[in-house]
Amino acid sequence: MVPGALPVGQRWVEKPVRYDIGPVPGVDLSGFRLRLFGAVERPCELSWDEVLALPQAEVRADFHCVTGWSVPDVRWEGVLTQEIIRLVRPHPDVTWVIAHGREGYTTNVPYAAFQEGRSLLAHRMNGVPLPPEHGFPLRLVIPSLYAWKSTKYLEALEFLTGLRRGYWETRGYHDVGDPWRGERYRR
Ligand SMILES: Nc1nc2c(c(=O)[nH]1)N[C@H]1C(S)=C(S)[C@@H](COP(=O)(O)O)O[C@H]1N2
Ligand SMILES: [Mo]
Repeated sequence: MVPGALPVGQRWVEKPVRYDIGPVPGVDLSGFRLRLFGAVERPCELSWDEVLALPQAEVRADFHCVTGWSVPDVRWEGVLTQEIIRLVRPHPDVTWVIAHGREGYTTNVPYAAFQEGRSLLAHRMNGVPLPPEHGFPLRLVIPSLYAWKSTKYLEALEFLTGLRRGYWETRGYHDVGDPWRGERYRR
């Protein structure tokens, strides 16, 4: 990616615009579970405390929405996807990850983008706990792809050895979604 540059068709805005496909059920942290399953050696379920006990990192990244807005320099804090990979050991033939949101949202993320060094499961945004509208308590953040790949209200990651499409991809959005290539829709 080119830091600080603006992909074609984008304009800078100050704050992310909230996008949700529907109402989101509430959650309390004592009942929170993150399910990691599919084509992995060690499927598991993490409680909130177990998520926080994993090594933590900070990533600053521009956030590009397919509808044309981009927010510069968002500061995310949480667990790098690299740590998740170390934990569950995906099978060598994994090619996609489906990220499941609490309200039923899904998106398919190419494994190549999922495992990038700046991809993370964020629980803080710009120095505060993730606000409810931006995915409390946990969201996936894939800085190299359009924002619809960054599933909010994250409750499961499913590792796949073949393509299965998520909510927007089923409706014609691109499987990869690289803003630097303008990958908005499938042709
Ligand atoms: N769970 C969930 N995650 C989601 C969505 C959603 O509807 N549900 N919308 C996606 C879309 S289309 C965008 S552009 C971004 C918007 O992030 P924001 O609401 O934090 O601005 O979240 C993505 N993640
Ligand atoms: Mo979006």
